Amino acid sequence: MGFGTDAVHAGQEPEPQTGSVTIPVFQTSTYQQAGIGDHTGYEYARTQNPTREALERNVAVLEGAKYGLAYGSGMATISTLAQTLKAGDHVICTNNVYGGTFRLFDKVYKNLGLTFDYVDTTEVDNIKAAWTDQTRLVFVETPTNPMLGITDLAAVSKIVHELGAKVVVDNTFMSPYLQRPLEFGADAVLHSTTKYLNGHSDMVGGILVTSDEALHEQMRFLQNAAGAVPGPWDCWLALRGIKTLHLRMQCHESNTRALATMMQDHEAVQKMYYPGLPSHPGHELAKRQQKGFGAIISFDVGSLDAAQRVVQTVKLFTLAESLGGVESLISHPAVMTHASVPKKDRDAMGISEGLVRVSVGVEDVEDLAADLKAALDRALN
Ligand code: P1T
Repeated sequence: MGFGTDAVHAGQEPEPQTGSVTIPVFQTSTYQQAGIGDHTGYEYARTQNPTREALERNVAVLEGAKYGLAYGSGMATISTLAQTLKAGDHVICTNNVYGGTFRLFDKVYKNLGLTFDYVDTTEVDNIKAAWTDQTRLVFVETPTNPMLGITDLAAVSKIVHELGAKVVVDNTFMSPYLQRPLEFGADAVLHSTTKYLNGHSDMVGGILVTSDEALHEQMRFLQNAAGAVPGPWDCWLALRGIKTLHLRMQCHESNTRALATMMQDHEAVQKMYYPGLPSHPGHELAKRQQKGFGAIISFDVGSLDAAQRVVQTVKLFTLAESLGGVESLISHPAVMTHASVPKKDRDAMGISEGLVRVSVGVEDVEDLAADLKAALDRALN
């Protein structure tokens, strides 16, 4: 089936009792049992929920995976993934991951005995250089948040498998419409469903999909045992959002290309990070690995003061954390999403005080362009 057909239908048969075309919100904590040990397969809602299962089946199909498991947030998903490891295990992680991912690893799982190395995975050799006998997981975010570095998923998967560990990819910035990491050999893919999958900025959630049965079984055990589950209503909102994922991504994409073209010539923009520009170091790789360049642009206007003027002048871009919704958002990574990353590491990656990130929505592109241009003009004085 085509992507749009799967987005609308996969994993969602009409509900058998009433024929309800959309999967109902099974808003229950438990299920009646006919006798001791005699149940329908549904015992308790932390363990099984039909609305959640529909979302899990749907995203698994969209990513080309056999299995999916949903969690209460993107961070809950990554946390559950970390719980599949044990003290002494070593993780190699993309250095420029979402700040919350770094915080979780650095402030929580390091204390529990996991060890981490953060490397620039856009250079595959850095993974080899960081390898130890205890390396069990390579955690890749591509494109990265917020610098939009592109990692070669086929090359990384090949090396990591030869060396004997697993590759898990945070595909939040792309959505399965634009990138399907399992096709390049990754072992599992995760998303903050809060972003493009839901697409309407009205819930928080996460999901991990894989065809690796052992990993899936571990993640399923932990979903129940540790209990970081999403509520059914949030799963339903994610499912509803996904039905238009392909349509939204096309619009996000074309809007972003147009804005990037306008911005690259603007005097206020000292540096621009967008894989769609031929000058971006990951441009050729992104063309091979992705079906488009995504809808995030980061740009440096030189100072905190200029960044303040930009975020205060825009009217259509709302100053807020998050991304991937129909409405355009603007944020300041150094103070907002990546405040937990030490300043010296932020500086080394280019997350400067003048760096601004936009998540381009699906509004009319002429309006967005005029809004952003006025803000960039303002940055100059
Ligand atoms: O917010 P949550 O659903 O827990 O997802 C965390 C997360 C995971 N991975 C990536 C790549 C992300 O960007 C995020 C969340 N990011 C933001 C809130 C942000 O503004 O960048």
